[in-house]
Amino acid sequence: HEQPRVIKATMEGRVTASRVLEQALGTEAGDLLKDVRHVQIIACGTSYHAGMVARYWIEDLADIPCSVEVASEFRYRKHVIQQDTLFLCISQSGETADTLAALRQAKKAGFRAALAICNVPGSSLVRESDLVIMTQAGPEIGVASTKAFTTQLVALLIFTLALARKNGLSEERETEIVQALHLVPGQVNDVLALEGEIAEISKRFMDKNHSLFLGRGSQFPVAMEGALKLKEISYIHAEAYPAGELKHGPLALVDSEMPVITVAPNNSMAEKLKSNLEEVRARGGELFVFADSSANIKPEENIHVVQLPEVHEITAPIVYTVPLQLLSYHVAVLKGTDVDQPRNLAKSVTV
Ligand code: F1P
Repeated sequence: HEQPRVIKATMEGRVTASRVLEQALGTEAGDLLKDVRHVQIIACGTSYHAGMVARYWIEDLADIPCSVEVASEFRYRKHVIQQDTLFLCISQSGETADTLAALRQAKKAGFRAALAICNVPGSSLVRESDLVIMTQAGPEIGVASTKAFTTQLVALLIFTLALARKNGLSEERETEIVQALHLVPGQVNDVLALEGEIAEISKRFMDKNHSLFLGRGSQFPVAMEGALKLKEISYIHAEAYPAGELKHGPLALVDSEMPVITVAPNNSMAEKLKSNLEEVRARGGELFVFADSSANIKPEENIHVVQLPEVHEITAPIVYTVPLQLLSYHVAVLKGTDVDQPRNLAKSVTV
């Protein structure tokens, strides 16, 4: 519920009404970003999903190849890091051991600069990076990241626009996206107003042990994040797939016991998803669709549609995360699990 406010706070001083400020990433950023030809993102858990969204943005808007990997794998394998690589670590706490180990290893290999997106001033990650964008989420009480994730996305989009400008993004396109970003706090508020409807839907998950989340493009990492939230706090097994992968395996799992949650913001995405929805429905699966009115998906038996506000395709991942957080929260509350302190998990994995 704090997200509209902290998203605004993360933008403050970094974007004007229409553009990203030149010094949004600090004064030395200009020089360090100048010859970046590749971005390597490293993170764990929820922060990794933020990195996966950013990859779509960076390749789409800045035209720069971007790789994303979980730090817990990256640190244990041989990797090729080139001089023109920007190494980008995302971490709420700035103390995640795997992320720090990956950064320290990469430093030995040499790269253009290390950028941190972090929520804790003075943390190890902040101290060890060349450039920092602080998210303004404030302390997160719960183990499961919520506002940290959406503010990471905001910081990542600001970074992408700064990088994209150096790579020829038109002023017009930048203005269009910045204006869309300014609408996000209000749109998140509108989503929060759907809480009653989402709480109602959450009752359908009470007797379920498994679930599938589907999304396409930059909504695939949002589906991954939705699945992670449900696992973390309600202990329901949840997997996320790019919708197009459904027929390559997971469809075999679909029956009336398998709820399928899809994030399909608008018409163009929903069109591509419709055949997937049919495949699920034909097998008796219950569908939960988060989409705007242009998607034109009608509720019927076994199809529940939560209608979201119309959002810009670039900022859609930020807004569409929130209903999935609410869904997990309400399922967890109904199941009586400890939402703030899930079993077996620590807020920060420092060993
Ligand atoms: C990474 C992370 C969190 C998760 C949990 C364990 O932390 O995977 O996303 O919610 O608390 O750690 P961080 O590097 O973003 O602090």
